[in-house]
Amino acid sequence: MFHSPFPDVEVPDLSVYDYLFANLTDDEASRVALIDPSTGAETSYGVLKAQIDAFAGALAARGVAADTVVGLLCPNVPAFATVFHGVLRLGAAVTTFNSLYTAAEIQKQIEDAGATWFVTVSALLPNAAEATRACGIPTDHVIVLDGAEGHPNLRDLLGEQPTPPEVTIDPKTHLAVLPYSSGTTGTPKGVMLSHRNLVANVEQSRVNIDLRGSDRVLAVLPFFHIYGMTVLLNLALRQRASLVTMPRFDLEDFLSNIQEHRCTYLFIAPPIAVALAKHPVVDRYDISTVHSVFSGAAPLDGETAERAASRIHARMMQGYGLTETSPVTHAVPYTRDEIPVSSVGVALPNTVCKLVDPDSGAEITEFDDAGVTRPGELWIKGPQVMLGYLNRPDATAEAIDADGFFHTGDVATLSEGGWYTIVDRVKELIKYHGYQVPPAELEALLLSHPRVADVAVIGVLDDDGQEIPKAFVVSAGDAELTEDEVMEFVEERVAPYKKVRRVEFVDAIPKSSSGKILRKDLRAREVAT
Ligand code: AYL
Repeated sequence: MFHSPFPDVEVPDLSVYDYLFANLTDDEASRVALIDPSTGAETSYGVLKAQIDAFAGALAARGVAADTVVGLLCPNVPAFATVFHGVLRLGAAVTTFNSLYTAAEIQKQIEDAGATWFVTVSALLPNAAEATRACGIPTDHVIVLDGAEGHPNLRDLLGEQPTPPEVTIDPKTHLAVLPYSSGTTGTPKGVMLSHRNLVANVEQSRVNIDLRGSDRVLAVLPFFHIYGMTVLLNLALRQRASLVTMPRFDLEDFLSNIQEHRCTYLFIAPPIAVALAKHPVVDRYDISTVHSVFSGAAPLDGETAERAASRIHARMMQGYGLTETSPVTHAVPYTRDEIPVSSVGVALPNTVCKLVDPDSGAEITEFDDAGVTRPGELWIKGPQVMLGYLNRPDATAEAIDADGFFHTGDVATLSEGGWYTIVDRVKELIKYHGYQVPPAELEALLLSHPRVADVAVIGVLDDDGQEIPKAFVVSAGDAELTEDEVMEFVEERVAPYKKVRRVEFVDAIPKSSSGKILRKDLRAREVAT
């Protein structure tokens, strides 16, 4: 077992709302919490807190209770924070959806999560309406923040001004959010994160990540994904920093927002690091206010990171974690210059790790002459580990062992200096631009195509070293099936980031005697060709 190099921090026994907002000082209340670059509108911490209270009160008056699950399909706009924290303040839980989801994807998650209320924006209402209708959620339970005929809207709800009810939340057991993750295998499952999970992860991250109240943070990572949720909506707000919200990524908007709002701290995923390292347009903007860039959610190669860092004269650091760990378990501490940027850093306080040989199951404890361990599957124990998967005791028992260690499915090495490097993955998961693409979901979809006899989907690397989904397809009979047909079939049915981007026709899919796809064999043959 390897402990964090940091002493444990005490995790306050508070709900997320009490932790973040209960003790707001007058000085803090006057600071800017959120900036909407499309209008220039600023929301102070004091106003944000009042809006959260009002929103919670309005929902409670309409019957939303501590066991309600509220679906939230919304891009990064300041109102996201009001809704998210308003729901949590009531003791109700939020399940977040990717803004790019199709109606069918939304419907599936609403049903699985048992959401009975829904919050969205008018731009996303077509898909949301189709999904909520199919799930039997009435229109008066579908809030459209900026307004739509027949739906409650934010302005009216905030105007009602009822006092939010007193609720008792036991942070340890009370469900706060239900993001979805496929884990090591299969299709997406609801990840049950408690108030304590979220509070703990902010307290822990604060030790490694030196985000301050004076920072202006570009909130381009989506709040609906656990990375944006914890690091932006919770950590940055806890530190009383200012968030500049961007509803979608566009490189020029990204750069011009940094320039205009003098952003100092960026949280990104690796594709943005590639752009910062290579794209000519970066030179056309003054982004010299940026002092720190923090990347996570997918592997970042060291060379790209160093190029980006020296080009924009900022520190580049990596963090690592998973939806199931709220998400941060590792981060490069701002105090440790000697840690290479290809490393994901040291374990956060209160975080215990094991490295386990995936074949033998033996724990790895020794360092070689160069001061590095052999690669092993990373297991994690700490207050940020989820309660479990919703309604899936089987999957929960597979993911969290009897000693409380969560098995990540990622393979890492540890250096004597205490830092970890992610070197491989032993799970099915593909990451495209930091988003999860579960192969099982695409395989099931492709098998529903009448001319697909068998299929396997794995991640392969594109020219920039970024992972993309590739399908190996066995076509049925002698019918002509083209690569384009396969790609279009998927594209029409899933969010764009889940698209199959390469296709190869094969005679057979390699399988074990029990019928499991031998993904390793497919990967090996990719490397060989
Ligand atoms: P999920 N390097 C390599 N792989 C990574 C990294 C990284 N720095 N970060 C995440 N992953 C992969 O649930 C890894 O395979 O959560 C892991 O199992 O969408 C999977 O992504 C989890 O995907 C931060 C900043 C965590 C971001 C995150 C990302 C959470 C993504 C901590 O400080």
